[in-house]
Amino acid sequence: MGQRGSSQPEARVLILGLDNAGKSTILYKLKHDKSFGTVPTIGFNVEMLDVKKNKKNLALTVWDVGGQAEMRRHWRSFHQDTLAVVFVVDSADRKRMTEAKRELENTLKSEQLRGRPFVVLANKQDVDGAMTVSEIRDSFDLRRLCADRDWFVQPCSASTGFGLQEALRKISHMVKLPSESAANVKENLKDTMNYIKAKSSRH
Ligand code: G3D
Ligand code: MG
Repeated sequence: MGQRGSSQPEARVLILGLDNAGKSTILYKLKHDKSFGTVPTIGFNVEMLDVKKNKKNLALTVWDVGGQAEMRRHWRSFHQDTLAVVFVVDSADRKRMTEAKRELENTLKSEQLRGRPFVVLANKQDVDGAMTVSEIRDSFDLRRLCADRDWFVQPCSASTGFGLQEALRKISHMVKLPSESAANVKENLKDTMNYIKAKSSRH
């Protein structure tokens, strides 16, 4: 979390998922509305995406961390200060669903990510035989695993761009900024004060 130039707030979003799921293609499609040839990500890519939240500008700093097995143990170091997690799945790669589920479960166990919104992007929907949203939701057992947070599964294709803007809009909506929490605390405090005042005036 930080401030960019003016008073525009920023929120960190982490894109995770197995290698070849389409994470980097999604990030560049969202940033430039173009498909670039991607190479396997060594380390990470980061881009700033400007979105609207409650009619105000918000900058999402989106981190795409390499998904290859040796990079996955570093995912944890990116958890701190992350306000939403996007988990990308290659919906057409049924053979790797168990592996994807294992990584998804590990991510959901993170203390630092507790309660953070969790979005599964069911990518590569343009490929014949791709798993549907409900198949992915059920095979990952998301209703149970995400019972303590906001979540949704978004069908998309990074190749065509289908579903990506919709996902971004929903993510911006779900992210809870620390300033909003501060506002909530203030509201709660006001309510408590009013309650105490009302009670004491009755005596
Ligand atoms: P990663 O960053 O998760 O490792 P990449 O994945 O973004 O590098 O994408 C891996 C491969 O999947 C790329 O193909 C990319 O073009 C392809 N891909 C990404 N999204 C889609 C999609 O929605 N539909 C289809 N059909 N392909 C997609 P290459 O051939 O360059 O390895
Ligand atoms: Mg990549």
